[in-house]
Amino acid sequence: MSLRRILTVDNAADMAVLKQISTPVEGGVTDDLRRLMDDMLETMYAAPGIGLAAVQVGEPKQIIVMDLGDREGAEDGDDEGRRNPRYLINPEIVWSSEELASYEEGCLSVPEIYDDVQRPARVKIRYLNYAGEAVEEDASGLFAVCIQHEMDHLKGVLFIDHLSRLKRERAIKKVEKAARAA
Ligand code: K1U
Ligand code: ZN
Repeated sequence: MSLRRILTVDNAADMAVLKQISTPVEGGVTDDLRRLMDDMLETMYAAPGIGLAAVQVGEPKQIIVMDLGDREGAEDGDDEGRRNPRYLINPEIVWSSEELASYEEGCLSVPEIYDDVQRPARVKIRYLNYAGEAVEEDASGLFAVCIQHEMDHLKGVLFIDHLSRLKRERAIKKVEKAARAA
């Protein structure tokens, strides 16, 4: 397994990739894809983060990894350090609740920026897992937040795109300034 570089919004070339629409995985879950997912999970743990879309490591494919640890379904995060990795290939949201919930989101591609985003409180999702099996699952709490955030990445949408233009531009400037200082 190896660590991949996470693309960030302060870099114009990275931003162009982050804005791409990810393509569905065709022909099943191969060993090459499993290697990519293993690398993504290791990269996500090292960051650290709770989710990562393949496009964030420069691979615009419909693949997400996630590990909420013990935060499953929780309204706010209180990590107890247990691992519960998830691998989602070609994920689809097949139902969304009308009820909305707000959560202060972050993103490894927009480091050190956090802001409230409102999304459907509950969703039903369908995806292929690491073994290539079809799974249907109900998501609520942080799981619902994270899956919707990661599925936005597959459409080239960042959480800051849900904010006002002023807040989005300020966020990007802040990341650029931090990158120059580093
Ligand atoms: O960049 C990403 O897509 C990952 C992102 C996922 C996410 C976080 C919060 C709300 C929605 C989606 C992150 O993991 S940001 C880092 C983070 O939230 C975190 C890091 C360590 C411990 C706990 C949380
Ligand atoms: Zn993100």
